[in-house]
Amino acid sequence: MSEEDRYVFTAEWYDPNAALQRRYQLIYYTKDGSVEMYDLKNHRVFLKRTKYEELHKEDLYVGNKINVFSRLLHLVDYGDQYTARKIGSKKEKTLAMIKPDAVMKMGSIIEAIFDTGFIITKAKMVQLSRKEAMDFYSEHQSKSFFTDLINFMTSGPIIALEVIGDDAVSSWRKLLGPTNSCLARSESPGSIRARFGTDGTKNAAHGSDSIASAARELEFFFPSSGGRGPKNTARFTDCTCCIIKPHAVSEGLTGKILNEILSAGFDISAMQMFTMEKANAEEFFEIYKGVVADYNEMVAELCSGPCVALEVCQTDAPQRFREFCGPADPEIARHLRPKTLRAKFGKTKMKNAVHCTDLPEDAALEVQYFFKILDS
Ligand code: 3AN
Repeated sequence: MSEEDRYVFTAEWYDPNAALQRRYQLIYYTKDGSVEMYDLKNHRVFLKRTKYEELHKEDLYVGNKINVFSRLLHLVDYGDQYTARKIGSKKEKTLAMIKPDAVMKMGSIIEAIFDTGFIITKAKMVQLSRKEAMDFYSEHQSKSFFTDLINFMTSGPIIALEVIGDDAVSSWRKLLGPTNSCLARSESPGSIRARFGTDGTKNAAHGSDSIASAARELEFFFPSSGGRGPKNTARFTDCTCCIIKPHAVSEGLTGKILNEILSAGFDISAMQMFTMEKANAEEFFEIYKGVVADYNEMVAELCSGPCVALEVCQTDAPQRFREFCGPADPEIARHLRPKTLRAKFGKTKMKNAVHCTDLPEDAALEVQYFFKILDS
């Protein structure tokens, strides 16, 4: 087989039993979608070349976490020049931020991000304090519009997103359009600011202006070590928990699902992307252990890739939202309740688009599991 047919990565996996970070060489063969793994420390084959259809070429880039046979692997480096050149050269990260005026449009904006070919690897709804907003925009301190900008950016929640794609910094700014939304409507009518913004300050979204700013701004919202970054917006009252499942996230359904939830009149008061370890998924679904026959499959789906956790608010939120999600089996949902989320976006009983809290008394606990425990 020629070199062209394989991509090589260094991957890390945290082995909870041994409490060790293990390093592997992971090889992906494009021809047949098979993977092979070598244990780098012990110099031996860890996984014989095996077909693994759930792994897609698009998910293979440094920085991403992929699930291979229930192991969450972190791709930390390219394993050879060919892979680095072919996959690494144009991939960039940037900060995309949905501003207070467009948080209600989050579904459509996230859809536009996905449709442009970007991947969202981190997401968090936060409420900036004045100090945080002033730090973030410190370069504009001396500008006449600074006070207006800070007032606006602290007027409500915002959503920070880490977006990865080819030339992400400039491509995302192109998709954003000119700073002033009025100008955007004449110069770039299809752009985000033209579609969702109001004027020069209320302009729907932000994008880093260089690779260096992107690194700084991503660190501000998603600190890599130590600090916690701005706080999430969960309220923990009159709420229920919704998880957009990993299969739906990777199929690019996040934006559509958010749109449906908001159009139905529910308030999304917190949102964050998580990549669950198996132990966390087991703990979260603990109450179903021994009760539901498919417990192991439920756990496997939840930790198969990034999921998006939501705090959904409304009166009688747990019961109403559960009805809105529909029967757990999408086939049954399509027959009995065709307008429900699972009827529209579910595939199978396990890949049924969303999890929602079953019992009202568990709602706050489930929300806390994500927004208090995992987000710490
Ligand atoms: P961009 O976000 O397009 O890079 P910057 O960095 O010049 O624009 O400005 C940051 C933010 O400050 C803008 N997104 C906008 O909300 C606000 N802003 C910029 N210029 C003005 C202006 N002339 N009047 C009011 N607000 C402004």
